[in-house]
Amino acid sequence: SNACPATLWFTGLSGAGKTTLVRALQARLEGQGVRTAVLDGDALRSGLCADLGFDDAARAENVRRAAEVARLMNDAGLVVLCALISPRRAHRERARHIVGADRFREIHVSTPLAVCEARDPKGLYARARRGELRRFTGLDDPYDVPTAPWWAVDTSQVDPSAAVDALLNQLQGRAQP
Ligand code: GGZ
Repeated sequence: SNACPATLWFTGLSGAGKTTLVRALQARLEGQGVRTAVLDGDALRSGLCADLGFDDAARAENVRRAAEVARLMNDAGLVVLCALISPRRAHRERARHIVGADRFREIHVSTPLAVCEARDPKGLYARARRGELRRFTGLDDPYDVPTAPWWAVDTSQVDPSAAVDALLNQLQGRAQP
């Protein structure tokens, strides 16, 4: 139903639910026989991007590498699910250009900062509030809200399975461009 392999680019704050959504979507797509690959920022940072920190140039390079890998994987026929904070609009637009605008789908995981901070699954917000982590996105580093995402979901309003249902509908339904 989806011959052209797309890159679904999930952007949002730490703790917004990007990884959870991507994993659930991957399971559903693989169940339909769609071959997928996941590129998760947190995981990339332990390997391909282990040399990168969190200043603006490092985040730009992190996003660039993920986009280049996504492009190669799309060329190999895989649907790619990217989960990176990718906080700067300019970096995301560069990713769109690298992947190809026809393949790139920007998905904003728009869970509010207060909810992400209350979840704080890794205690990073608490560490940032204590001043132990600098340049934490949403606290002392910017997040440019997507102005015209292909799709958006707030995981404090919609549970993961309902979100994945809606996303698959958007991906494979009549809304498919
Ligand atoms: C934001 C940070 C930071 C700072 C460490 N700011 O939610 P997580 O923990 O598991 O995933 C986040 C990850 C951010 O990696 P990305 O590659 O997605 O970021 S970006 O696209 O901006 O390059 C978070 C953790 O690393 N983390 N320090 N200062 N998130």
